[in-house]
Amino acid sequence: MKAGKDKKALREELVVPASCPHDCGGRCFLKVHVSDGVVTRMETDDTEEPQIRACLRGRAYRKRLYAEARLKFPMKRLGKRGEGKFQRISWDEALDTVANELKRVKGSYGSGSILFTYAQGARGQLHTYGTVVRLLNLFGGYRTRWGGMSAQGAAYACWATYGTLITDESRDGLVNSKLIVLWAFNPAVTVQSPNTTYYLAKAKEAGTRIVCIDPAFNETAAVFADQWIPIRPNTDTAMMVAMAYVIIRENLHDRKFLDTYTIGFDRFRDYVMGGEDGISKTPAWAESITGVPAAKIESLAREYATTKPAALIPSWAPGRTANGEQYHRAAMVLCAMTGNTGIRGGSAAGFGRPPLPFQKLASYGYKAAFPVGENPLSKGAPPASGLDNRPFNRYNVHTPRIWDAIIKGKAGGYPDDFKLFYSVCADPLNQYPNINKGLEALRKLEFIVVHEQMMTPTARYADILLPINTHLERNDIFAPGMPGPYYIFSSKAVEPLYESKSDFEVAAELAPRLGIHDYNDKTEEEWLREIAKGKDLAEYIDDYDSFKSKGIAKKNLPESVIAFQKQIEDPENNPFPTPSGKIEIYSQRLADLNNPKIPPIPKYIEVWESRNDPLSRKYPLQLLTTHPKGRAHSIFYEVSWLRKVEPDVLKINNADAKQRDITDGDEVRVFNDRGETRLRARVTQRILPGVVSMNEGVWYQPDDKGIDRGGSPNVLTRDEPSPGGAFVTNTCLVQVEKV
Ligand SMILES: Nc1nc2c(c(=O)[nH]1)N[C@H]1C(S)=C(S)[C@@H](COP(=O)(O)OP(=O)(O)OC[C@H]3O[C@@H](n4cnc5c(=O)[nH]c(N)nc54)[C@H](O)[C@@H]3O)O[C@H]1N2
Ligand SMILES: Nc1nc2c(c(=O)[nH]1)N[C@H]1C(S)=C(S)[C@@H](COP(=O)(O)OP(=O)(O)OC[C@H]3O[C@@H](n4cnc5c(=O)[nH]c(N)nc54)[C@H](O)[C@@H]3O)O[C@H]1N2
Ligand SMILES: [Mo]
Repeated sequence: MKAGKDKKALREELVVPASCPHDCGGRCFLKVHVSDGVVTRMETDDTEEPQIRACLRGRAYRKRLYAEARLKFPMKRLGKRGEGKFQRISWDEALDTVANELKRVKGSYGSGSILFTYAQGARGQLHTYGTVVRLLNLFGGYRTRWGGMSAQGAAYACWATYGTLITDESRDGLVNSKLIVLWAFNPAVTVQSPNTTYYLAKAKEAGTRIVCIDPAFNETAAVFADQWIPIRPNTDTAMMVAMAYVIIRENLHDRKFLDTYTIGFDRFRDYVMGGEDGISKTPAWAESITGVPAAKIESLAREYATTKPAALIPSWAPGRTANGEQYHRAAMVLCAMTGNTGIRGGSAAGFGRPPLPFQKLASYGYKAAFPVGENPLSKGAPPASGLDNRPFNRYNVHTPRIWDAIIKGKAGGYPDDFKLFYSVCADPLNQYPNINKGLEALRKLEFIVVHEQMMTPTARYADILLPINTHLERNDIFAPGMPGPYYIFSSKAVEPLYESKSDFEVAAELAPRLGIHDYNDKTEEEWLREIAKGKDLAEYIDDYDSFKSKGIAKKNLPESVIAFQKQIEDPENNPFPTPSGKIEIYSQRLADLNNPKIPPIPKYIEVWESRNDPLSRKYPLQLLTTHPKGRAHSIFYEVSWLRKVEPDVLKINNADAKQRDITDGDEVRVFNDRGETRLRARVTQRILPGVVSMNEGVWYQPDDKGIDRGGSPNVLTRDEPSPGGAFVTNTCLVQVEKV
C-alpha cells in the first residue's frame, strides 16, 4: 500500500462489470472487485434466472491477469527461434523493427509474402485481431488462412443443406423437447451457448429423456443422461444412416414434411435401403462399424421418430474428422425425416445459431463491429459459403495447411512464398495439427512477429514479441460466444500492467511508421459509443451510459426463437436459401463437384486412420482431443489453479491399460509417425476400449530430444483437411506405452 494515503479509503472497493472475451461458446458476466488498483476477487451474476453465470475459468481470471507467464515488455529474440531467450527492448525499437520488416518484405517479395494468422483469442466488438487486419489492409494486403478450426464440417454441411448457418432454436427451447439426443455434445464442460445446462436441467425436471452418444462417458452424460450410447469414433454417420433405415422400414418418416420442404429424399432412401450399392444399411450393418448393438440403434430410431418434438443436437467434434461433413448432413436429414426442423422443441441439427441479434451473421467466423476494410489481395475471392473449396486456395491458405504452405510455397501450389509471419490473438503452433511440421515451417521464415499476453509456444518462436494487455485493462463490448439474448459492457478494471498495450494501440502506433495516416480518428470511448449504436446492438442498448455502468443489456425472451419457423409455417412465401428453395437432402451443387468424398446425399464413408486402416496394426488406438474444462483451448494454461481442477491426462480404458501394463497415474508415451508426447494415464471405464482421449490446448513443452513433455496433442494430429475443409483433429491413430 502506498504511504501517506488514508488506509480506509484505499481499502474501499470498486466493483466493475466485465466478462471473459476468449474463444468459448459462453461469454459470461463477471463482477471485478478492485482495491487500490488491484483486482482482489471476482464474482459473477447473482441476479434472477436465467443468470449469465461464469464458470471456473472466468472466476479464476484474477490469476490470469497476474500470471507469471504474462509478457511484460516488448522483446526481441536472442539465440535460436524457439529457444526462449529474449531481450527487453523499448516500444520504439520494437515498433520500428516490425514496421521496417513489413516494408522490407513487402518491397522485396510483395504483399502476398506476408502471412497473417489470427484466431479468436479476444472476441470483443472493438479489441480483436481485426485491429491489425485494418492496418494490414491499409498497408496493401496480406495472405491469410481460410477455413474455421471449430466447425468447417458443420458449416459446409449447413451451406449445402440449408444455405445458411442460422439454423437452430435458442436454448430455452429445450424445455419443450420430449426427447433430447446429445450427439457428442458435452455442454457441462464444452460451453456452446450460455445456459445450455440450465435449460437441460429444466428439461430433465420436466421429464424429458436425455440420450448421450459419445465414445466417452462425458460429464454431461454423467449428470443428465438417461442413456449413454458409446460409439466408435468417426462412425457416427453409419449409426445415423441405420436409424434412417429403421425409420423408413417401419414407415415412421414424415412424408408430408419431406414432400413439402425437402428435395432428394428418394435418392437418400435408395442408398439407405441398398438400392444404390446393394448394401442395406441395417442396424446390423451399422453395429459392425460403430460397435453399437443393433437393438439399441433400432430402439433409438423408433423412439426418435415417434416422440415429438425431439431435439437431436450434434456437436462439432465428430465434424472435426476426416469425413466430418457427412455426419452433419446425415443428422440434418434425420431431423427432416422426423419433421423436427424449424419447430419449437425440435432441432435442425445445424450450425447451432438461432436467429438472434449479432449472430445473424451469414458467414462463419467472428466479425467484430470495428471496421477492418478490404484486403486488396482477396478481391474477387468467392464468398465463404461456396461449396467448391478450390478457388479459396488461390487467395489464401487452408488453415491446417499453413505449415505446409510455408515450407513449400508456390512450388507446392500455394498462392505465395511466405516470408513474414504475423500472429495475433492466436496460438497457431500449439493449436494447428502437426506441431513438428510447424517447427520446421517457423524456422524457415525471415521474420515472425507475435502479439501476445503470455509466453505461449507460438510466442517462443517470435523475433519480436509484443506484450498485449487483457480485457480487464481496457473497455469493450461483448456479444455471447454462441447466441444468447444479451450484450455485456466489460470495463477497464485496472491500468495496463507492466508495459502492455492493446492490439489496437499497437496497430495505431505502427500505422504512421508504415506511412498510413487514416488508421484511426477516435478514442476507445468514441468507438464504443458508435459501436453501441450499430446494427443489432441498438436493439439491446438504449442508453450507452447506463449500459456501461450496469454492464449488461439483456432481454428475457417470451419464448424461444427458432430458425426456419417461417419456412415451415408458410413455405409458399419463404423458401430456404438454397438453389432449390428446399432443404437439400440431395445437393446438385455437391453432385457437380464430382468428388466421391463429398457425395450429393450424405453417406457413411470410412475415414483414413480408421480402426481398419493397415496403419492400425502399428497404431491401434483412436485418439480424441477434447476441449478442456479449465481452459479455452490454450488460454488459461498459465493458471495453475485450473490445471489442478482438471489435470491434463490420457484417458485410457482398463482393458487397453492392462494389455500395456499401465496403471492409473503412470507416465505414458503417446506416439505415432508424426510425434510423441508424454503425460499421466487415467485408467477408466468411462472411455471405450480402443479409444484414448486427451485435452487439447496444453502448451507444447519439448525436452532436448524434441519430445513433448506437456501432453500437447497436436504433435500427433495430421494436417490434412476433410474434403469439405474441416480440421480433422479427432481422426488420429496412436500407440500408447508405459514410459
Ligand atoms: N488437437 C486439437 N487441436 C485443436 C482443437 C481440438 O479440438 N483438438 N480445437 C481447434 C479449435 S475448435 C480452435 S477454435 C482452435 C483455437 O486455436 P487458437 O485460437 O489459436 O487458440 P487459443 O488457445 O484460444 O489462442 C488464443 C491466443 O490468443 C491470446 N490472446 C487472448 N487475448 C488476446 C488479445 O487481446 N490480444 C492478443 N494479441 N492475443 C490475445 C491468448 O493468450 C492465446 O494464446 O484450436 C483448434 N485446435
Ligand atoms: N470449456 C471449454 N468450452 C469450450 C471451448 C474450450 O476450449 N473450453 N472451446 C469452444 C470452441 S472454440 C469450440 S469449437 C467448441 C467445441 O465443442 P465440441 O466440438 O463439442 O468439442 P469437444 O469438447 O472437443 O468434444 C465434445 C465431445 O465429442 C466427443 N467426440 C469426439 N470425437 C467424436 C466422434 O467421432 N464421435 C462421437 N460420437 N463423439 C466424439 C468427445 O468425446 C467429447 O465428449 O467448444 C467451445 N467451448
Ligand atoms: Mo473452436
